[in-house]
Amino acid sequence: MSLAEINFDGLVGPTHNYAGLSEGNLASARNRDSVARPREAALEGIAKMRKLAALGAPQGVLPPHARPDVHFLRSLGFSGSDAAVWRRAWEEEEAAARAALAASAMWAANAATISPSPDCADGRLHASAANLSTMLHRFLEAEQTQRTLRALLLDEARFAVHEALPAHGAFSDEGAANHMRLHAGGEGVEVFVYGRSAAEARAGFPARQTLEACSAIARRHGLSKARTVFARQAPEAIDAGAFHNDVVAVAHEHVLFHHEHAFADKAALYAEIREKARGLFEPVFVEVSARDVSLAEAVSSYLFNSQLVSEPGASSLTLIAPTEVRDNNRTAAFVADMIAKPGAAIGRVEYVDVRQSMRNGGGPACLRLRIAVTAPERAALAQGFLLSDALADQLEAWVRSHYREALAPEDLADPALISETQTALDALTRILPLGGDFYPFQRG
Ligand code: SUG
Repeated sequence: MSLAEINFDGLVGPTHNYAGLSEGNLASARNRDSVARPREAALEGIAKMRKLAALGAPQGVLPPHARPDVHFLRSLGFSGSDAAVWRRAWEEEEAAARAALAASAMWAANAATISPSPDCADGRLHASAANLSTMLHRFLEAEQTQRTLRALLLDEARFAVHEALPAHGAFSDEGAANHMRLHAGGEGVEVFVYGRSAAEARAGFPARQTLEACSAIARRHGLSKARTVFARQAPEAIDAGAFHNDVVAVAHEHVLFHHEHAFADKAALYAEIREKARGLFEPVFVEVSARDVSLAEAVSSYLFNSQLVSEPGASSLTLIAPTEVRDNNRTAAFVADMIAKPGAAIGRVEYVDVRQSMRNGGGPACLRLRIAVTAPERAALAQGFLLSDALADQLEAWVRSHYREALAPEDLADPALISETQTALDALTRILPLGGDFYPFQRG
C-alpha cells in the first residue's frame, strides 16, 4: 500500500531565546545572548508550514513544550512558588535555568525516529521518542514528546509509540535528524547515521548519536536487517559543526542529497544501500563536492538542511532551502546549476525564511518530523493536528496575542514569563486537540 509523507512541524514556543546551549552547534554558540524575537520566530514557522501545504505537501503541527520547566528545577531542590523557584534557580544554578527555558522542542526532527508500517515486522508504524541525552536542555524534552506522540498516534492497533531509550550516553539518540529513509512509495531502506559507538572516547565536538542507540531502535521497530543500514558520520563533518547528520545530508524517496564529506565511508554506504534496495527501487545519489561547497559553507548556509518534497505531477523533487542558501553566492550558484541540469533529480528550489530558528542552528528540515502513513493510518491519526488555512489563521492569532516581540538576555529571569507561557499554552490546548491535562502545569 502506498504511503504519504506528512511533515509535522514543531510550533516555536513563547520562550524562543539564544542561550548558547549546544556545544558543537556553531550558530547556537555564535548567537549566545543576542536578542531573540519569539513572535517573529513562531510566525516564520507557521508561514513555512503554509508554504509547504500550498505546494501540496501534507502538513501537520506539533505543540511546544511548557517552559520554563519548573518541575525540573524543583527536582534540583528549588522550592516555593513557581516565581520563587525561577528567581532562585537564576541566582544559584544559571546553567540549569537556561536549560529549563529552551524552546528547543521546536526542532521536531529531534523528537523521535519513525519507521513506517511497511518496514516493521508487525505491520504497525513504530515511533521512538528520542532521549536527547547529550545536551541537558534537550534531554528535558523526551517525556513531553512521548505525550505528544501518544496524543497523535492513539490507535494501538496501527501505531506503536516507544518510550525514549535509557538516557545514558551509551544510548544517546537525537531522533530523525540522524535517520534517513529511501523508498519508492512502499517498503523502504532505513539508514541510521551515528557519530560514535558507546565505548568510544572522542575528542572534538560531541557526537550525539551512538551506534547502540541506532541498533536498539531498529530492533524495537522490528526492521529487517536486509533493509537496514548503519552508517558512520564523518568525524570531520561533526567537527565542522554538523552536530546532526541532517546538517550534511537529506533523503527523500529514492534520492540521497549529501555533502561529499558527510559519511565516513561513502563508497561502502552507496554499495550497501544499492544492495538493500534491490527489488524495491534504484537509489540516486546526488553528491556535492567540497570544491563546489565546502563543509564550512554547508554548515553556515544549511544547504543540506533543506526539505525535499515531491510536488504533485512533478517529475523531479523540489528543494525547500533556507534563505541563507540564496544569500551565499557559492551555495546559490551551486543550486542554480544543479536544478538547471537536464534530467536533474532535484529540479526546483523554493526558499523559506526561518532566520530566527537558523540563528540557533535549526533549518527547515530541523523543524519537521516526517510521518509516512497509509490511507487508513492517516484516517486513524488523531484529528486536529493537520494544518488547514483555518488552523494556520488561529495559530497566528494565538501567537500574536500571547508571544513577546523580543526576549533579551536580561528578560529571561523575569518570573512573569511563567504565567505568560502557561496562559498561552493553556489556550493552545483548546486550539489543538490536547486536552486539559496535556501540560504538567495543568496537572498541578
Ligand atoms: O540541538 N539548537 C538545536 C538545533 C537543533 C537542530 N536540529 C536538527 N539539526 N535536526 C540543537 O543544537 C540551541 C539552543 C540555544 O542555544 O539556546 C539548540 O538547542
